[in-house]
Amino acid sequence: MRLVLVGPPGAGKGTQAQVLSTQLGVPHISTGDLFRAHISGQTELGREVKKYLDEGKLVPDSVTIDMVRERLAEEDTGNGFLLDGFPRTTAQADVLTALLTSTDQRLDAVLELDVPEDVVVGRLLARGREDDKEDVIRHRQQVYRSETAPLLDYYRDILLTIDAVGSVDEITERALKALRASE
Ligand code: B4P
Repeated sequence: MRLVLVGPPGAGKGTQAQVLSTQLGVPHISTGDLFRAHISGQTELGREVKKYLDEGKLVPDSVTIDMVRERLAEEDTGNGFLLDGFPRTTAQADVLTALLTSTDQRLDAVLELDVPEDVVVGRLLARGREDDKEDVIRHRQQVYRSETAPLLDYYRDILLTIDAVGSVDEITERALKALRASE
């Protein structure tokens, strides 16, 4: 299973990805988590990307794409993967398509978590991570609308949209149902 999770910041991509990756038996690859690990490890890449995360801006594609390319080359992706937070731009999606095509692979599905903006803003304010300040959250939502939402059309042939308002368990159930129905 090669799956991408997409949805606005705070939609619960990271939350669902953790559960779904276990259920599906594929590694969870989160670009946000990879960046935060670099920041806390004080690597050169971490120093380079910190300002983008702090301001709610997308990290430049060149940096993000190299990091994901390396991660996808690791052995544990042989049976598939669950990408959380990548791609976030059509340029990133083009690279992913090329990367998969070059090894005779393709994505099975893109799962969209559909949540209204007022709900996600409330969730993020309640979480209070370093980039969960109201002005940064608003900026991240704006970036989602302009940079990431076009992916919904890009992936229209394999897009599965689920209502992601409800309990974590209810949303996992909806996701698994949608994935089963698409097989
Ligand atoms: P991410 O780490 O991907 O974070 P996110 O989109 O804000 O959150 P997510 O949707 O995963 O929400 P979560 O499950 O955590 O990105 C952070 C930054 O990294 C970006 O702003 C950007 O700078 C950079 N970045 C990442 N990928 C990039 C890329 N490809 N290109 C360039 N830059 C990139 O849930 C949020 C909260 O909601 C949690 O507190 C959770 O407990 C709660 N929650 C989840 N499900 C819930 C539910 N059903 N009900 C109530 N609360 C729920």
